[in-house]
Amino acid sequence: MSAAKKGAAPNVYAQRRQALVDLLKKQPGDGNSVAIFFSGDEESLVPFVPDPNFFYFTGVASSNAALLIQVTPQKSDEMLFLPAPDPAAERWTGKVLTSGSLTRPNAEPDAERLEAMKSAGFASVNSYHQLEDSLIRPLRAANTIYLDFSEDAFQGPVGLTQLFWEKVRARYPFLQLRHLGRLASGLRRVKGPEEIASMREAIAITAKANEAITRQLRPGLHEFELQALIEYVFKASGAQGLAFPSIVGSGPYSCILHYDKNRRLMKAGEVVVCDIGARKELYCADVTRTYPVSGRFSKRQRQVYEAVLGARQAALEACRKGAFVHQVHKAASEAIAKAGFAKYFFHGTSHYLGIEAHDKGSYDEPLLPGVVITVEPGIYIADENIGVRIEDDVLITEKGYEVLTEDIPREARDIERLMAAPRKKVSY
Ligand SMILES: [Mn+2]
Repeated sequence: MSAAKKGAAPNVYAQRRQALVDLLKKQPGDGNSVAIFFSGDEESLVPFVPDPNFFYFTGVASSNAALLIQVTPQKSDEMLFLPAPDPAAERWTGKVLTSGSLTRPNAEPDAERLEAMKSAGFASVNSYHQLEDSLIRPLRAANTIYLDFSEDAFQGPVGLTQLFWEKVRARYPFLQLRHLGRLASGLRRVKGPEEIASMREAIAITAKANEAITRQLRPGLHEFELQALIEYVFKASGAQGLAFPSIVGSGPYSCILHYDKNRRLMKAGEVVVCDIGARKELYCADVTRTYPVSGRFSKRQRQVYEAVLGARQAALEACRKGAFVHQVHKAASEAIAKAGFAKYFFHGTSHYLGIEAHDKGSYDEPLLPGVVITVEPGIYIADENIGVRIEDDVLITEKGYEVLTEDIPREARDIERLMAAPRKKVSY
């Protein structure tokens, strides 16, 4: 909805586009290609989230926008397409970044267009509905078109890019189609300092929510009450929203990996898995802690808990540049097996984290400095209603790794100590 600038300065996005241009130039072919990203349509009454790749390369969060990159062996050109000004729509949505009014070819851009050029850092801005006209010349010159299809294009609804490709293919039957998303996620895998900074902010907010949990959790509270507290803290701390639906699973639901109904009354003696994440400048935190509802782990819960912590430590030791995510997983799995819980750990240990909670990127590539992964081993013993997952966000560095979520308490004794502090019942 809002087109306000977020996060990094325009030159950071320009550098990202340059990296993409360099990559496009290296692809097989005669070097004449066109790449297009769409920001997406805005649905009524649903908060708009721009396409992650479009946002990554432009910093623009508007709907109905597109990025065109044209590459020839000699040079490259880029153009940002934004919605034309629509004063009637702005009464509903507020002011958005627009292309300015329609101008004749070569006419001077008006004030609105100048503003868009300046704030987005583009020398060339055009109206979104002129996209197809603007493409005629680049497409005639190109042999290859790079488009970004969603991963589940086959099952999901027919997307904007698919419709666009149908149209283009009918007019330019000799154009070769190539996968732009894969190139983009390759670049997105390694995070820049401004991205890490946004993730640290998302994590700091998520830390506050975990602190609130240790203060308020008690038997007799519903999962949704804890969820409300968590999401209240997110909002009150300036989060843009949730990185993903909050998972607050107690008792039997502590063993359900993606439980998000959160309707159950929590009872003394149970554990509750809180897998939560705030979103800041579109970047995600993804943190899981498992708490004893009444403030102390039982002996058995503690035994399971320590095994998960041991697996976490083993996994961290495998986190270094050049290593592979499957090695991190192997380290965690082996530690859990050694502790005697092999059959109770049945999910992956890590995924990439970034603009998306499950950030795109190939898992066949080695870890590099700047890559952020989660480390989230778990043990789920459904027969005993004991599920324990501990999830941290880990930045791979030149020398090893940094646990970005280090400050969110995870040792059993620390959690018990925090929860032993006098707790007040809060009424809303
Ligand atoms: Mn996760």
